[in-house]
Amino acid sequence: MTRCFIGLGSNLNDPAKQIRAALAALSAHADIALTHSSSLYRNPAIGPGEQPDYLNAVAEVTTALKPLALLHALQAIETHQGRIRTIHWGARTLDLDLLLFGDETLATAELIVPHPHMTARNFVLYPLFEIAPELVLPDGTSLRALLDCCPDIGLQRL
Ligand code: 5RU
Ligand code: CA
Ligand code: CA
Repeated sequence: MTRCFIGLGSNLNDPAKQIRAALAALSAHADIALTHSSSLYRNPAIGPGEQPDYLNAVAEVTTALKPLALLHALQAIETHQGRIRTIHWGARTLDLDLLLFGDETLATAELIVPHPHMTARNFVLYPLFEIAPELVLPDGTSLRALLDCCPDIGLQRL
């Protein structure tokens, strides 16, 4: 079994409902066990253009799936919840990011783990710290050290 962390985000069509439904879908998956989930955090959209605020959260799961099979399971949940891929980095009903897969590092055309931008996103680091304060990334960086460099500006824990 591998301990993995999933980033959840939504800014369309009742984001709290979307995040709750995604957590239920992770839990219901035959090959995935949901072990912890963070609070929801409301925060302004980062990136290009004007978008509604996001709700973000992080979940810990354990799975016997391989990384790509887990990614495909996440994509199936996104699609089931009405994710439509139009504008890159546009508003979405649900985004599930595979943040960490045990202590594995991999970089293929389809999947990069750890998620390459997680270390700079406060809406990932703070919910992650809430459920795994002792976490150390595969490169030896402690989550605590990343938080100390990443202000919680704009993050509202619900
Ligand atoms: C550029 C900077 C593009 C940061 C992206 C989310 C980024 C977001 C999210 C919030 C995106 C990728 N803003 N912007 N939460 N995703 N607050 O989950 F994250 S698009
Ligand atoms: Ca399950
Ligand atoms: Ca994503």
